[in-house]
Amino acid sequence: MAIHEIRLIPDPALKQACQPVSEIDDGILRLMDDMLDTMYDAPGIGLAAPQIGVFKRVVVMDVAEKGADPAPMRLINPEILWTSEDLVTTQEGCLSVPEQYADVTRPAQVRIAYLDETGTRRELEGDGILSVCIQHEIDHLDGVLFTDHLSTLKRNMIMRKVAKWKKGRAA
Ligand code: GNR
Ligand code: NI
Repeated sequence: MAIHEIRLIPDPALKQACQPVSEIDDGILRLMDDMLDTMYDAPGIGLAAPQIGVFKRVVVMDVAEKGADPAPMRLINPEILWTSEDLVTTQEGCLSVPEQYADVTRPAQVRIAYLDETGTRRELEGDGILSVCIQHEIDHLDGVLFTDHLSTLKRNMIMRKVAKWKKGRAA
């Protein structure tokens, strides 16, 4: 069990595109366990490897309802296969953008392919928070944050608020 430090904006790690995983070895399994520990500790419903400074296409999520049994998901090399034409607007947050929330509009449904922890290719289709979280996490693997979907004005406002938050935390 290892909890890693989560990178916060404007850390350049969050703007970097990540490389596909070529072999699922003990290091990748350990990385996903550490990411789940870090995500649950935060707490959050998803975490992408670059948020802890690892530039690999690895995501963990748990979108189970509060009070339900934990449902950890480990997604390696996730790829979007299809998105719906209909859109949905959801209030998003991000562990790398502490305490800031904003409405983001995205496709309502998504279908993805990914490798599970045994290297088996799987497909997953969903809507609701599952769909939003998958899209948010795959964005991270391409160096994209939810704030990149906002107007420059809103993004700059959030940047300033996070800078202020960091000062408050340091003091
Ligand atoms: O914990 C998280 N909650 C959340 C809420 C709405 C939309 C997306 C998310 S993902 C976020 C965790 C995170 O930053 N993952 O990258
Ligand atoms: Ni995020």
